Amino acid sequence: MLIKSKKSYQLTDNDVTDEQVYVNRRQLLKSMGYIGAGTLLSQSIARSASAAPFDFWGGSDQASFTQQALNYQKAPATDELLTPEAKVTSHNNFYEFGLDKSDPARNSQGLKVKPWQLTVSGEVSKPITLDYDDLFKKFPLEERIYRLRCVEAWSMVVPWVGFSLADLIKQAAPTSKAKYVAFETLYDPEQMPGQRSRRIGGGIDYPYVEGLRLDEAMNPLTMLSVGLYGKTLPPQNGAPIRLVVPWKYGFKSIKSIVSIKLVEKMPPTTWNILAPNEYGFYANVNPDVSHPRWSQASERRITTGGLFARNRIATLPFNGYGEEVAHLYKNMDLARYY
Ligand SMILES: Nc1nc2c(c(=O)[nH]1)N[C@H]1C(S)=C(S)[C@@H](COP(=O)(O)O)O[C@H]1N2
Ligand SMILES: [Mo]
Repeated sequence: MLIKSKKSYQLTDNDVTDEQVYVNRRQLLKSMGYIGAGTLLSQSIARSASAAPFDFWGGSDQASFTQQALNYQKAPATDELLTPEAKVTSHNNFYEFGLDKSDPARNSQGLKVKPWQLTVSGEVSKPITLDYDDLFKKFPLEERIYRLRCVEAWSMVVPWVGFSLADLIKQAAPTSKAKYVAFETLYDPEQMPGQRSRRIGGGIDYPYVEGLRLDEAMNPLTMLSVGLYGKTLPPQNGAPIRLVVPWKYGFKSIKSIVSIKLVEKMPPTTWNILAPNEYGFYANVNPDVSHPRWSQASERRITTGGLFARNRIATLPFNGYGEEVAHLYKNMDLARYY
């Protein structure tokens, strides 16, 4: 039987699946020499497992992470179909735990989140340190149902639980020099196999870092999430605390944060360091600005169907949050500041 397959340049937007895009994204890392021809990912995890505090193949002292129920104010009802919890917690990007979508759930269950320290520092007059319990007690928790749009052209609808980043930043009293906010993920190679091995971690220079302009950080939509589906976050989604910026591509929503620093200059950000022509600092969801290697005009909404179910929808400017955030970019050329 002859199977006719189209060349990539013949594919219409609808033919390109996010799985292909994901392969393209890995292709970038491969071209930089980070992923070997025959990945050998699992072998390298196995080889480095002796240094790990738990066993990747099960039988660990903490086989499965325990999520706790949270007290929070429920979100108002929405028409939007939620992505099932099982998918939100099994289809992840968290390169510290491996590059495959299923790697974070598999490799992160032993992550120690207690004790935890999150510091707010830099250009502030009242630096703050939050311990694990403070993350859930310092601010009233509320549920927010947000769309999450990955740069790889898939999306989910997630009921997060958390609070506005603005509330935390206000308490720290930024000085007049504060113009940007820089975020940092935990750096702990003992716990994070991707930080021990450039192959497992995709060649990223860890810790993963992200940033926002101060006005973006202070926007009421910008959230620090400590939970989803009514419970504390599982490690694969960024326990115990992660950023959620719903109008930007998912890579801005940095996980497992230990540092928030108010700074004067635009801070470096992980994917921008890796490929500045492909991933900008702003990374606002924009159907009209293609990624150099794939279109952003549509996305696959992950809902109740199988993992490869066709559920193609049009991508909206600012991921549908334009009313709340378009004013932040009034006089900016969004094709230039992608
Ligand atoms: N520290 C860290 N944060 C991260 C990532 C990562 O690899 N490391 N991946 C980002 C990307 S690309 C996406 S799409 C989202 C995915 O969040 P989710 O797994 O909770 O859906 O996390 C973002 N935050
Ligand atoms: Mo992403």
